[in-house]
Amino acid sequence: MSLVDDTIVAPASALVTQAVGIVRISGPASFEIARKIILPSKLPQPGSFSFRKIIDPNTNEIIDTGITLVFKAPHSFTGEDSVEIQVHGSPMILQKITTLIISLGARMADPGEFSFRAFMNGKATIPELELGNAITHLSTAQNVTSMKKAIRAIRVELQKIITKIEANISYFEESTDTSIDRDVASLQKIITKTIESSAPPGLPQVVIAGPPNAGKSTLFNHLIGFERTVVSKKAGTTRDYVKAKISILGNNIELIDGPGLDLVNPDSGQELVKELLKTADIILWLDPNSNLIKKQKNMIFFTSKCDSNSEVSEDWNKLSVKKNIGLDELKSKISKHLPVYEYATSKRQLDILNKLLKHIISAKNASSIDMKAFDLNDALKLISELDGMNCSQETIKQIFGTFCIGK
Ligand SMILES: Nc1nc2c(ncn2[C@@H]2O[C@H](COP(=O)(O)OP(=O)(O)OP(=O)(O)O)[C@@H](O)[C@H]2O)c(=O)[nH]1
Ligand SMILES: [Mg+2]
Repeated sequence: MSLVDDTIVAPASALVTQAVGIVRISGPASFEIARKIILPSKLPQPGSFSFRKIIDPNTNEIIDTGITLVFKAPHSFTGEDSVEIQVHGSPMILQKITTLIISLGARMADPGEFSFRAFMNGKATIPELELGNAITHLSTAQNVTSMKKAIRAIRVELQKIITKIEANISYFEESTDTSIDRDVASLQKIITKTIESSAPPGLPQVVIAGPPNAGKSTLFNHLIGFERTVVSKKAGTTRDYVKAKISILGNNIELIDGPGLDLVNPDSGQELVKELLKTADIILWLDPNSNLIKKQKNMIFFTSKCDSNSEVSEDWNKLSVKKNIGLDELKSKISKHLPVYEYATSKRQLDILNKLLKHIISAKNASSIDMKAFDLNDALKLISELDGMNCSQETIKQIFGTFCIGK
């Protein structure tokens, strides 16, 4: 990623078949390039849009028709002159327009480069841009907010404690003021709560579990919509994990099918199953005999194959994939059990918060006031990385490098 004032281009929507596709151009030559590929070649007024043909000026071939939106610096996402072209959502058309714009003098944008420019031009802070990026990857349309306020509150508390220590340092050389320990303990609570309220990166994992032959793979295949894993009358068919990213009632999840948990004849695969059950966000427990191994808060139980089973337990949900019984109930239970978070965070922010917590705990346990001051000052430095107030060029590059192309 360079600081050069050149013009960049990238598809801002995914390269998949969809209703609308967007190509984004940003930099000083944006208007000049856009004028060459639209017909009529007059750009709409900045802040407005026009319906235009998109053409290859070398051959006059019409590539598509679409909407051109113009943003004049500094009133754009990046703070630069910028143009967005909305066309039909075909990957081929998006690629063709992008290649054409590159041939007219723009450069393919690096991942996150539009956001990087927005940051460099003072249009948004790092936590705001990280929130924007994290929201794109969230499981559901959760009501998440930026961590900006939480980070500010932690910084204020930390600074208060450091000031108190500095005022007291000459009086308390060996023993410490107990009110400082109380303040540190309460800061520890604030940081722990912030971590717990932050959506972890990645999709929530929903694991289908139960004894062998319970119908797990049948349910997995049904939910993902095609035969991804082998279904068989023989127990113990699935020997490894199969994962698929799907959407359940608008919630993106990672669905996992694995070997059955065989308590009678456990084999080596069983340890893996147990490990997965420990980290799963939701466990869908299927058993045609309504037997439960160990109840967990995040478990939803279903008596599977209820169409061929006369002994269906009263307090279990009934499920038959074959006869389409209980599937709507299953989907609605998954969506109700999904964890809800207050903040959208990046992996980077979560890593820093966890390091911060370690420094605070170390300050709490330190025996001398000097050691406490040392740990708390280290924590303060970390906060500057968290809110982007004092990030090195290298860190900034790393942050935006994790964003997608076109973001
Ligand atoms: N009657 C009935 N049979 C089902 C239903 N779901 C699955 N089965 C059958 O049950 C058998 C086992 O199904 P699988 O989906 O392979 O079960 P599994 O839990 O993945 O089995 P393992 O991978 O061996 O642990 C197959 O013969 C399926 O056709 C159902 O809803 N009703
Ligand atoms: Mg299976």
